[in-house]
Amino acid sequence: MSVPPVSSNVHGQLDAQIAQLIQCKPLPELEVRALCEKAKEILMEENNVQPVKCPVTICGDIHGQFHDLAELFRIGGMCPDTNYLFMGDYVDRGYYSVETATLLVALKVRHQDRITILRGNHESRQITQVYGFYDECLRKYGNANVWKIFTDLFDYFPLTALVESEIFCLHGGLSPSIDSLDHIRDLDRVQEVPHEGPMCDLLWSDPDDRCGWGISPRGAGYTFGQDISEQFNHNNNLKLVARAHQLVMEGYNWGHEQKVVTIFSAPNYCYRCGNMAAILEVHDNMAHTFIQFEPAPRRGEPDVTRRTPDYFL
Ligand SMILES: [Mn+2]
Repeated sequence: MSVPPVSSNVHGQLDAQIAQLIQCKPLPELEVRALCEKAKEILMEENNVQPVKCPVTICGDIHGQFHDLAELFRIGGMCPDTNYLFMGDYVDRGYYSVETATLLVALKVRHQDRITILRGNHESRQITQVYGFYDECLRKYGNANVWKIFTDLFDYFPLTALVESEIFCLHGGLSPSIDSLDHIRDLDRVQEVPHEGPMCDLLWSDPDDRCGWGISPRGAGYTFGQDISEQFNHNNNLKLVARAHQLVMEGYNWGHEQKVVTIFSAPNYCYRCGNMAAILEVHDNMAHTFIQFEPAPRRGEPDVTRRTPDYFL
């Protein structure tokens, strides 16, 4: 019998880990540590404005709602059959942040060119100590090691992505200190999310109906009006800003005369908001389709998935 090459052994182990994770079973601490070391090597080579090709399916907040992430993959197709771009906030609020973060990182290590995982404002040491991920790690592992491993890895996640030079994707929004994509490319992102400044704004800001820049009620980042979005898109030859970060009841919401779209992929957020979730499929020709979905159907309940083609781009 011949010995299989090392690479196929590694892929075999990763595939076994992904198969375990998709059943919502966490990996042992030592396996999480090894996985995150490999992920760090991959992520540190990525750009602050990571280029992405279509077709790709763009997703918003998940927030530890693992079973709804499994539903997202059931509806949108599993990675690598479908390419994915996730715009942050994998952890906190829901009960399965560990399984959610581990699965996405495992998919990144196994299929690095098929999945992009951006940083959200919750991929932070400070925020995860308040909103659930830290406590969940203590509960599931008996110590904070896995929390430390993941929050150290989050520092390497790219801040933004650019689909075919046309769709600019990020978790929060624009920043009064950033005019161009080149300015973002120059940031030193490998650090805890700062309390202010350009990197903070990209992960915290929200679009608003009022023109110009405004004070954010969140206490971090800014609000930005349609005039700001139009100027930024024009300056950088963009067609659209796609972002997440805000609960929207239909799962997606156009703003700024279709210069900005919000995508939110946690249905019935916090298990009580009653919202739909959505993902955005961007096809080969840049035409796109929003897919809305509700929480994973329980036995006997109908599938209420809705596909809404929209050939705006
Ligand atoms: Mn957020």
